[in-house]
Amino acid sequence: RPTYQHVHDSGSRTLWVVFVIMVIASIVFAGMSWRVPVSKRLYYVLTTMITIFASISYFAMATGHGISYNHIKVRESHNHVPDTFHDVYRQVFWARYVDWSVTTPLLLIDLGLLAGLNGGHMLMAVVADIIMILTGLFAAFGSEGTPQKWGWYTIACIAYLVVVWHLAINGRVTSKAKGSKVGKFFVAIAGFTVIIWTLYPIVWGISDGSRKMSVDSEIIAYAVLDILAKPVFGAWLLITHARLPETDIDL
Ligand code: RET
Repeated sequence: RPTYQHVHDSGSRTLWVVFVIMVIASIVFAGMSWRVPVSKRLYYVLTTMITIFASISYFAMATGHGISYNHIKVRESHNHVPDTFHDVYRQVFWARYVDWSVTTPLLLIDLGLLAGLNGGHMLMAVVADIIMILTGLFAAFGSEGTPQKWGWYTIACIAYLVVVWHLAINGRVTSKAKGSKVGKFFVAIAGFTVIIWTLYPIVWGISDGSRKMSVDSEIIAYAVLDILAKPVFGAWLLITHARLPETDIDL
């Protein structure tokens, strides 16, 4: 009678593929950093750390670690008897939250440095981001499908709006002050980031949240987003930034 939702072959293969992509990206980004003087390596170091952390988390998930079954009760919708519930046990990949709690702050620091955000605003964006990931973790594991689950989800979404606000409002203003080239690039790469990041809570809502998406589809959806948010974002940032006039500045 209970339903078990877990990974099959296609999900497992996808996890290994993304692991390999993250390792290759880490090697390429580290290699690129050796071509610039030590004083100009900050973006390279940050971006390489992001893909290294992702490699570790994907390795864990591909080998079956960082995963645990979570039980929720789902209300039977086509049942006329009131208050009957169906038990759903689903694999929740908590390794993702470990990864995100480190890598999303690093991604924001990448963007904040590019925009020239001041220390206070940078810290607020990073703290809001950590709150988003940790309350998202509570939403994933808390409360057997009770309303608190969506309460935590709501708090995470509010924290996410704070992050977006710092990028869209403060980041745009300060990046423009660094010159029109930096301003234009920031708007493009921060816009890309906001579009990709906004898809995470949507995937979460259909998969971990309401459990309407299979575990394999969830893995594939996050795989596409993770590749865009880390290796593609990183390559775009490093290649473009190297050509910007502000590359003369030591960081
Ligand atoms: C959760 C669920 C709770 C609501 C919100 C979420 C947002 C997650 C985001 C994740 C971004 C991850 C990235 C990973 C890099 O590879 C925790 C899914 C708002 C924005 C960029």
